[in-house]
Amino acid sequence: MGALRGRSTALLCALVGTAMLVVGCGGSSDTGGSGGNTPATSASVAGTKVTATEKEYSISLSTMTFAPGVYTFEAQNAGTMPHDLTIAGPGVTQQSTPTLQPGDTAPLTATLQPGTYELWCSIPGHKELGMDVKIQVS
Ligand SMILES: [Cu+2]
Repeated sequence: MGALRGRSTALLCALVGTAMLVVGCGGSSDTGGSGGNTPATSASVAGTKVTATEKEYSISLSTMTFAPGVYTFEAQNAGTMPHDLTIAGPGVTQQSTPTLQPGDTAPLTATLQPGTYELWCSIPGHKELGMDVKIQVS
């Protein structure tokens, strides 16, 4: 009886010792750095998603800070007239969404390189009325 109890205690000590060793090892390897804050991307959206809200007569983007890479501009027609979203710039020959009716949305995917890109609505007259925005990629 006494011998059995002694063996159990020894085994318990060994297990606790092992557990502490594992915890200590995990703790020492934790660098606690800032970490990469990678946004989750759904399968239907390529790269970074940026919302482009269009109305009469303006285009507002959800960000104005762009690093080189793949972006999907989600054009949202929040106005009362048909609009589209067109982009052109380094490595991107003019590319447009279909004409969007009020309330419609459509994606426009482009690979941006360092430089200046222009986003505008190609419905005649709309660009001149203010549906025109330039973005800087760096
Ligand atoms: Cu328009």
